Parts: sequence; C-alpha cells; structure tokens
Amino acid sequence: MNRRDFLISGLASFGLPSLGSLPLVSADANERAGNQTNVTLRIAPISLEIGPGKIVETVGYNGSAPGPILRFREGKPVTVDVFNDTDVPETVHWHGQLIPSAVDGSVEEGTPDVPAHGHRRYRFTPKPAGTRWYHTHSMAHADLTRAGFSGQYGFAIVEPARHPGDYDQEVCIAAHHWEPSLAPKGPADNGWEIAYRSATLNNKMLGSGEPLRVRMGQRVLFRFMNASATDEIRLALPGHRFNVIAMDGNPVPRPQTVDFVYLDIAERVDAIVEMNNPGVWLLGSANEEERKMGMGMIVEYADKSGEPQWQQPAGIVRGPWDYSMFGSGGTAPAPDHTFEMKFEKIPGHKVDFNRWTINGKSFPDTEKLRLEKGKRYKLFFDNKDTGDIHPLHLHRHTFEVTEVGGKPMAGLMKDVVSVGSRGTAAITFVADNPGLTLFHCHMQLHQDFGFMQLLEYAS
Ligand SMILES: [Cu+2]
Repeated sequence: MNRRDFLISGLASFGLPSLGSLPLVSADANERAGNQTNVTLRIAPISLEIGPGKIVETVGYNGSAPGPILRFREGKPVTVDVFNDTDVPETVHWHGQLIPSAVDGSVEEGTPDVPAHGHRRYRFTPKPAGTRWYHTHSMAHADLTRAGFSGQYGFAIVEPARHPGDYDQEVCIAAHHWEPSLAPKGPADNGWEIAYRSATLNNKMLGSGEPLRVRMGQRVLFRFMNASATDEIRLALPGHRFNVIAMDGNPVPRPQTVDFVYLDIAERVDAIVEMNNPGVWLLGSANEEERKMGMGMIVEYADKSGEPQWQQPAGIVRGPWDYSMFGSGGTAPAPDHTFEMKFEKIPGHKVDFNRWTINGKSFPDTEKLRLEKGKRYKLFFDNKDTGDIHPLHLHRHTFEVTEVGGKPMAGLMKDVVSVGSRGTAAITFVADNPGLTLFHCHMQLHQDFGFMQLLEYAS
C-alpha cells in the first residue's frame, strides 16, 4: 500500500461519505501528511475494462477513468503536479473555477500546455465551493481517441468552509460514451456526427459494476456530471424523485423535485434522493438505446434482490428542460452592455465535418469581445438558424441565466447553459476576473470546428 492509498483508506475510515467506486484524493489530507504537492495527476494510456471482456483503450488520469475525485477546500491554495506520459501535449482545465488564465488550462487563454512526456505544476486557490470538474481542453478534430472522447475527466469538488451535511451518503456519477465512430445523421446536407457503441456511469457498463447499496430512509446526495464529448443525456431512477439543489455546483434559488435530470455536455446536477421505495432499481439513461450501450447502474436496497426495475419517466421532451423552474422568479439586474451572438452552421454535406460560426466568423477569426472590469455584460445567444442544441460554456466566470426560449428568468448561476434547437437564451456576468477568457460550445465537434470566441479585458 503506497502513501496515497493509505491516506485514501484512512480517510474512508474517518467516516467520509461513500463516493461510489471512484478513488479519492484529498488536498487537505495530503498536506497534513507533509506532502509538498496536494494533488498529483498522471495522464497516461489505460486499458479500461468497462464490462466483462469489454476493454476500451483510452487515456486517463492516475490509471482510471473517471480520474480520482479531487477534494479541495474553498479559498485554500493548492499545488497540483501534472505529469503527461503521452506522446502529445495535453491540458487540464479546471472547469467552473474562478482562477487566473495562466492556470485555467486552456492554451487559447495562454495557459502553457503540459508537454508530451513532460510535467507542469499549477498553483491556484480553488473557488467557488461546489461540484466542479477537471478535463482535457485539447482538440480532437478527426482523431476520435482524443480530447472529450478520451477518459480525461474527473470530479473536482470544492468544499465550502462550512459543510451542509444534510445527507447520509454521497455518490458521484459521471456519464461518458465510448467507442465513437463517424456516422451519417440528420438532414442530407449535414456533416459527420458521432455514433457510440458503449457507455458508462463512472467506469462500468450497466450490470458490470457493484450495485449502489442503499438503506430505507437514507438521503443520498447524487452529484451527476455529463462527461460525454458530444451528447446530452437524461437520467432517471424509477420509483424515486430527484430534489435538485444545485446546478453546475451552485445552489439553485428554488430547489425542485423532478422525475429525471437533464444534463447537457459538461453540466452538473446535485440532487438529493430519499430512499423510500425498497427494491432493486435501475438508475440510468431515459434513452433505451443508451441503456443498452451501458449507461446505467443498479441501486439495491439492503436485503432486497431480483431483477432491477425500470419505468420510463414522464414528461420528456426534445431539447433542454425549462431552467426557469429553478430560478428565483425575480428580475435579473440590467447589464451595462449586451453582446449579440448569432450561431450558424456551414454544413459538411456528409463528406466533412460541419463548421460553425459566431457572427459569421469561425475561431480563431472570431473577434475578441472587450470587457471592462467591474461591468455587467449580457451575452444573447441567437440559435434560430441551427437545428442543434449547444451547451455553451464560459470559462473563469459564473453567469446568471437571464433568458431561455424567450422567457426571462433570474437567479440561476451556472457555467454551462444548454440552448435549444432553433432557440435563444441569454446570460449575464460581471467582469470580475481579468485575463483572457474562453467562451465556447462544449460539444466537441462544435468547439473543434470554429465554435469558440475569446473575451479580453481592457487594460
Ligand atoms: Cu454546439
């Protein structure tokens, strides 16, 4: 047993909540042990057995995919050492954290990459508290082994100074699709899309991992994350409902109880489930094809056995759910300035990838949006001319969702918003973290083919 394994098992015996089957690295515990580094990440090729005889060759962190659950303390500086054992430069992006461009993990913002077979040390102060994550920010283009298609993703949970603690068990679940290939989909002029052969919740296909064991009366905090490269998902646990308390790690103004959670790419949902319906249940994708690919896990009450039960949740519609139900019901503060962003697709006509433009230009030719520190900005997203859903992500800032589908709303703080097909949305944010800031669609094929723009602060 090495030092870190000892720390992990030691932590478990001190009564930290169970986290499913994922390894855990606590920045605080490593510091107490006298280690100079709070977290060490090693990027390396792995063979991941996601089911009996089903092995995917990918690249992961510290020998696993998802990588270890990293636990940070809000406001307490950390040192992270990243070693890259692969043949290509890599990046580690700290998604949802309000940290400097030099360590955010995007080369577009100026973060230096981790050279092939090299090392890079990051120092930053984790914030804000909540369910954050870390992942590669490289590009895949036509190489479907790289970037979001790989196993380079994991939870980075930033602990608040005071712990809410209103649950009995904590379970982190990351969804991912595996074995991608190019597939013709959609209208005749559409470009290549992606089809998958397998999928997992955490590191196992449905039925291959240990069941999640629960007891009657328990309150379980689920931290769900969609780490798919390209697809939005919906997860349900029949016989139970999800009380959604946070989105993208930020507490929602009005928690709602729902039958399924919608997660566009890179989104997180924290939900409490009261275990009050004893049996053996299937927690999984509301899409049958996706469950067959493996996106599911078994939830088993103590002393219960039998075939896991599934029932299709009601109320599923195409496209994002209505975020406004989680909002405050109030009015968002008016912005000082609005940037309108019109999205368009240049179709690939089944012989190429689609290309994407923002106001007529593809990255890196997109104009830099200029910000003044302290001002409040609105980004208005016009997706009326595309039939695709876009999970739009702003780095290094938390934004307020102020409009979805023409409906004004307020109070919901996020770092990704899913904009519906032929729809519109708007966000506002305060320019309070100077430095180059990347805005992009988190759908890998969109991000890689033009759907990115930089924001810069006036000096
Ligand atoms: Cu997109």
